[in-house]
Amino acid sequence: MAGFGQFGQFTGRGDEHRGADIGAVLPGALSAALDEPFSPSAEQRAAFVRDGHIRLPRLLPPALVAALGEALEEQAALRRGLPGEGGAINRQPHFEQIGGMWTHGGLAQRFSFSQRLASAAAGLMGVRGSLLHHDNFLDKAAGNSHTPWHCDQQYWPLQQLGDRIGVVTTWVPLSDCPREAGALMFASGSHRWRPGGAADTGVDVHGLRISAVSEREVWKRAQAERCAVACDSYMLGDVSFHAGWTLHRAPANATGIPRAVHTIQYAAEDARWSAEARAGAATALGGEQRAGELLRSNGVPMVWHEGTADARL
Ligand SMILES: O=C(O)CCC(=O)C(=O)O
Repeated sequence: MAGFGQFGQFTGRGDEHRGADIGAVLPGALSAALDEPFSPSAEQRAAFVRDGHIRLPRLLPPALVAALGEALEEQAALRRGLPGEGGAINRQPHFEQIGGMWTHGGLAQRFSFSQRLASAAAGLMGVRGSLLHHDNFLDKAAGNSHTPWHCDQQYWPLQQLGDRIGVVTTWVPLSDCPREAGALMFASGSHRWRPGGAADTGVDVHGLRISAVSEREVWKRAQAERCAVACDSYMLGDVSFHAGWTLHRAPANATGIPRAVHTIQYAAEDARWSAEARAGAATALGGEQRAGELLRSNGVPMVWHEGTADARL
């Protein structure tokens, strides 16, 4: 077992549970909507590159997200009861994270292989193909605390692609998500913060693991940078995308209703393993990971490639 989920481990490819028929088949129209490619406008891409995040209202039909959400809840419930899932389930005061959803098949896999989401991610990154690095189900129960400020890319063994955004997290709330339920918020432009300058607080905020320290230090830096903090509410069907180095957090869930979210982490088609990748760690990502090599294995499927009818490996 090995994992690169930012908050914990996820299991191998899950072949042992692959037979489980989790959730119903999507009705045809919803199935088609899940795979209808989306090409961000020039304005949307420019905003994403500038701010490091963007929320696309109603990118998916609400009925589709509701159906997928039900299937994910079922899969989560099933996995909570399975022996051997301990490494894939990470319980924190801010949420419970279940990694590797797609590896268990069913509608979770359909969700994470969505051509619509993967094409949107590729368009925002400005590349022709998106690789599915991993996915997570995040359950912020009623009363769970805030998710501290942090960024994602520090957790992934991927090289930086010059000054390009090469890694994107897609955040899909599975019900309406007002701010007070724990809607994701972003420090705009924080993916471009560099050391030095008047706003530098002397702490590498992008290297801080999610914790009380990251919560305090990122906020200090955000104030010094006088950066705008985006904290929108989400309607069912809204989807946000944030860059790997964008600092983000979520408020506590102050409602009486659980806030479930599906997240999908994509890498650009030309992403390469960094020196932190471990040769021999073939289980989780389905192939050897050698520093400097392109990500190419069944464990990191190319879910979208422009001009290819079905890029799935
Ligand atoms: O949903 C949350 O509370 C945080 C999610 C997050 O940090 C992420 O998806 O990168």
